[in-house]
Amino acid sequence: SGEEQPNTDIITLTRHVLSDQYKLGAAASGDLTLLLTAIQTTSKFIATNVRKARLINLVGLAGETNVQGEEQKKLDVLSNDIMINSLRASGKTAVLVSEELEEAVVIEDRFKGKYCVVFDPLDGSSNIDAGVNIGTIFGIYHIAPGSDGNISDVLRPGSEMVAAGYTMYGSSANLVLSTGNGVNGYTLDAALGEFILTHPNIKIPSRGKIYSFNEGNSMYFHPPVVNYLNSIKYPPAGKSPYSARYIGSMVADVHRTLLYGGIFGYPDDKKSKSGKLRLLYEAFPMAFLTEQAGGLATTGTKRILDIIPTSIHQRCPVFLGSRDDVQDVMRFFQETK
Ligand code: AHM
Ligand code: MG
Repeated sequence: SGEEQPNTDIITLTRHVLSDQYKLGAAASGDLTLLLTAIQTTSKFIATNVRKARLINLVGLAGETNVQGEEQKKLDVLSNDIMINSLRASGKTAVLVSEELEEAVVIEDRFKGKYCVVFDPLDGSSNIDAGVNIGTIFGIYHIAPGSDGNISDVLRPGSEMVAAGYTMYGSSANLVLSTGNGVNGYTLDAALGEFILTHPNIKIPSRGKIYSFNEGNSMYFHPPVVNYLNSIKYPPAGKSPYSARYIGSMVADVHRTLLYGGIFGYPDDKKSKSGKLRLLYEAFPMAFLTEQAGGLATTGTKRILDIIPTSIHQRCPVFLGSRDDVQDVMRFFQETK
């Protein structure tokens, strides 16, 4: 009783990843750990900028439009630059794909390494000015055997990623990561400047009670989605309807889904023929994490991680979360033709 003793054996992200890599024995060179160190640094840097944004006038438009013709926010541009610079300088990357850049960046020989990183530097930009949670999403491929590191190394199914994760900038910065051996969550200890293991071995409940869709698009939704949503809003007698939670920030909506269970969806519809979310740096990393946490991720008819990308900015419909909930949606796609 009395005063709480300080924990003298904290597990940092680097320590945790290193111990995972040691288990792989000779196969691990330490390069992935170093790459992840670079990514952690970018997340800390972006986190401090997100926090300061309102004070130093980073909020608002940067006067540019990005590849998709959307207005770029100053923070998006800044976060992109932070990541490109750090990942290049790490010496561990060969190809970088960013939501903010039309073309993939092929790293010059001097800095070239064996990993490719696909990322959305600051996702959920519509939420920035309101101070709502936003985040960075990333996926990592190892270049294919014999490849010199070119665009073909990122036009591969998500199942071939060696790691994926996101950092959520909220009341604290949370980095959630999988290197293919489960999912772990780390919280930034601002005083130490380290991500500390706070959510070991995250597992999604097999069924949830929450659905997370932008139902403002209902009039465009296809019948399987409409029918599925009706089934959870008007359940048979004796069962409770699901609760709705939609932040409009994929990182925050997926984070809640991983921890509480339920389903997150951004379907294709009559207006958005392939949905809204980007396959490479939004759908793939989140699908990878969801499956690693014991959940499922589908387009409705196909496993997301099996898709072979044909272009770096392509979109894809997404339903992910608790296994039973996602299977319910898939059933509606099979039944409603
Ligand atoms: P962004 O990359 O322009 O920020 O768009 C992606 C975001 C996701 O974070 C979120 O899931 C989705 O867009 C929300 O879209 P909507 O506002 O149409 O509901
Ligand atoms: Mg995005």
